[in-house]
Amino acid sequence: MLDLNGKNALVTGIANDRSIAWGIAQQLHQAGAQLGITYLPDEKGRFEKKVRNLVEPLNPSLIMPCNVQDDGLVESLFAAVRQKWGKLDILIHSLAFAGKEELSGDFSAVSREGFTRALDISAYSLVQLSAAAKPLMAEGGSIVTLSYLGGVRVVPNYNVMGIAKAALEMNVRYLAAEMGPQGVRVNGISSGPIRTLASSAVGGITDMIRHVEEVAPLRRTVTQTEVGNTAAFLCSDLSSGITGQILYVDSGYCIMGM
Ligand code: 0WE
Repeated sequence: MLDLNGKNALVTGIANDRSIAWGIAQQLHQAGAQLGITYLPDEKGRFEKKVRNLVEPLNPSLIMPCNVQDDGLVESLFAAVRQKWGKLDILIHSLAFAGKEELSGDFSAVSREGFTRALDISAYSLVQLSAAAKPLMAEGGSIVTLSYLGGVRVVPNYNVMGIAKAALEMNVRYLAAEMGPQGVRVNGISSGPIRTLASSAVGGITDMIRHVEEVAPLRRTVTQTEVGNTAAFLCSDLSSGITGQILYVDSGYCIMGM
C-alpha cells in the first residue's frame, strides 16, 4: 500500500491551485505525509498570501519563503526544517525559470546572462536543495524533480529551458549515484504539458495541448493529480528499487514517432 505516514515532505514550487506542486502536495498529504511548504517571496507578498490560503486545509507544519537564488533563505529554510522535524524524508523540487524573451525566437540569441540564470534557477537549484537536504536524510529519503521532454528532444520555443532540463536530468543521475549509499533515492517525472501559471505565459501552449490530445496514445493531456500520484509513488516504499530514473507521465506522448 502507498503509505507515507510518519514521513516529512518539503514541497517547493506551489504558486497557485494549478501548480503541479499543488497536485503533488495534495497526494502526499492524502497518503499521510506531514508537509512543509515553500513559496517564492515577492514585494507585495501576493504568493505568500495565496499559498498560505491554499495549503491551509493540508495542515502544513511549516510554511517558509524560498528563493533558490538567495542562499540565506535556503539556509534558513533548512534550519527551520531541522528544528521542526529533525529529519526529512521527501523533497519535491518543482521550480524553473527562464526569461520570457528566451522562450521564443532563435535559441542561439540567448545571452550569457539568460543562459546562466535559466540553468541556475532550473537545474543548479536541485543540487543546492539536495545538498541541504542530505544531512537531514541520514535514514534515507526520496527526492523528486519535474522535467519535460524539451530536455531530451527539440521542442519549438522551449530553447534554453531544454538545456536546463537536460542538465537537471543529469543532476538526477549524479545525485542518485552519490546519495544511494545512504538510502536516498533521486528521480524525475517528465510531465506532459499542463496549463499552469508558468506554461500559460508561453505563447502557443493551447496548440501544444491540442497536439497532445490528437497524437498521445491516451488522446488527452495529464493532470496535476496524475503527476501527484506518480510523485507519491516515487516517495513511497512501493518504488524502493527505483533511483536515478526519469519517469514519463505524458499520456504516452513520447513513444510516438509521428
Ligand atoms: O518547463 C516548463 C515551463 C518553464 C518556464 C515557463 C516560463 C513562462 C514565463 C520557465 N520560465 C518561464 N518564464 C516566464 O517568464 N514547461 C514544460 C511548460 C512549457 O514552457 C514552454 C513550453 C512548455 C510545454 C515554453 C516554450 C514552449 C513550450
